Amino acid sequence: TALEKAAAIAVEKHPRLQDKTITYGTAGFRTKAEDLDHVMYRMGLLAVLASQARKATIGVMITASHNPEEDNGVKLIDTFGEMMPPVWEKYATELANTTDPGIPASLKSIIDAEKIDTSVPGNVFVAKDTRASSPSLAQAVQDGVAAIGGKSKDYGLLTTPQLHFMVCCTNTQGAYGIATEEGYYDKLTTAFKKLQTDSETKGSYSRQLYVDAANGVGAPKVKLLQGRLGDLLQLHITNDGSQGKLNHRCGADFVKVQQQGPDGLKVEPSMRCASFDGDADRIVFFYLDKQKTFHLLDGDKIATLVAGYLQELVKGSGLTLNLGLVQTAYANGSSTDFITNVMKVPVACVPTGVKHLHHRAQEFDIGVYFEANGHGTVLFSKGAREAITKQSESTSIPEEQQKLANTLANTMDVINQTVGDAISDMLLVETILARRGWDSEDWDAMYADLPNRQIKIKVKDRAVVETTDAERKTTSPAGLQEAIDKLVAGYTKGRSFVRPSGTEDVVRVYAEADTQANADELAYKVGEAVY
Ligand code: 16G
Ligand code: ZN
Repeated sequence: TALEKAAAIAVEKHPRLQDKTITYGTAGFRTKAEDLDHVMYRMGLLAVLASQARKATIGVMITASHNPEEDNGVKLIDTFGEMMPPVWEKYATELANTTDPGIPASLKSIIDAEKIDTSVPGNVFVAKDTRASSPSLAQAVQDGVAAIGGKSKDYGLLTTPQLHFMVCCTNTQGAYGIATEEGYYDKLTTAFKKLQTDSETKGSYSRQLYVDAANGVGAPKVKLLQGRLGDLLQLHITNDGSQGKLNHRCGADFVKVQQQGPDGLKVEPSMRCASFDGDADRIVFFYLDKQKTFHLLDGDKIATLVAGYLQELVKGSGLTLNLGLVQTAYANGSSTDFITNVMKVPVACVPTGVKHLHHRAQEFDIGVYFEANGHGTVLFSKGAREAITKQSESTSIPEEQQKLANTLANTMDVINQTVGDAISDMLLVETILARRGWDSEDWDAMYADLPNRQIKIKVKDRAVVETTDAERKTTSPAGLQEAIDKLVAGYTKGRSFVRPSGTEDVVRVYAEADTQANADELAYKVGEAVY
């Protein structure tokens, strides 16, 4: 049968040569590239089943994002560009860990559980990042797709959010955009250009942006984008992969965690800079003030900037839409305060991981979600999209309202609503800064971050740490939360939490307080309490 054939090809071409257990986590499977060949083949098989179950095209992205070059990973993308639901993560884990002869039974149980009609054509889009291991792993996925009669389309190198975009475009028959790289740049840059209404720059805004592409797939993509932006935005690209190593002392994760600029970019006080991660689904901005002190403009700052701007547009266009913001426990306490008390926008807190934020953001008419690490986007509900479009075309409202509704409509098109996207977020931030006439410092002045520190702790078993309340409190091991509460009480503006990482074998500690020294000390002491 077809399922037995899939097992035979596995044995012959993509055998499982070791029995390390691997789990489909927050960002799919992610580990050393050498351990992934059989996993990729099996994800090819699974993607076909998912495609048949959905009667839609499914995406398979090969990347390990901000991890070191030696790692790789794989993530499935559902019909409209979302993550696969938890039950499919469970299937993925089961299929990845079975023996080669166990493959048919594992596939069969998924087919039964999901009542899949295997005569439906299976269509799978595949793309990869720039890692040396990616081409052969992409081939393994395609072999898996072919092994059970599916069809795959290989997009070659794409950023993760570009593949999400392709999947969504295809499954909405073009309503979201055209499923080609051209289509992607066209949609974003056409909207961006419409939003750049002033030929002169306003206030202290400058059209120069320095982009650290983490030596990843964002580099060639942003070069293609630049060709379509003309003088509207001049991107100076460093860490473009021609010299440095992927994610090594550069990229969004390095800049965020180390709170310093990347290697390969000599930052001067007048420069506005941005760092992508290795697959360009995260972005953080940074700059040096006149005293040459480093300042990070992270996901929280982006979320605040974006929410403030959207709030103004919604109001100005005479619409009533409920706008909300979604954060995680990592959001700086000052940002949450500012958004709640000054901007008066409702804030929800969810566990780490894009799917949690995305899901919660769908409950608002306009849901802005960002992780502090720079992953985020904005979701517009169907109702909101229709209301905005209608208002932007209305002739029976004051012209000013109609104009702002039109701006809002164009803003929707700059945003990749399928997932956080460094390129799209970059264009969105630049749009807002240009319209406000702001440079980095003006933006940064919206509120002052509380000093904070993140550390990671190697433990025997990270699973002993269990959390509740969107990871803000621990329920296990016994006594840990009481110990944290006691420590936190000793610091002005102190806040700290502990959670097991979903991507590394460590426990993470976050702490913030009134001064950097206090934040460092609190993180260190809480770390000790974890042992
Ligand atoms: C993954 C998540 C990211 C999260 C990070 C946390 C997705 C697509 N990515 O990279 O959102 O911030 O994990 O890692 O969900 P941690 O669990 O190791 O702290
Ligand atoms: Zn990433």
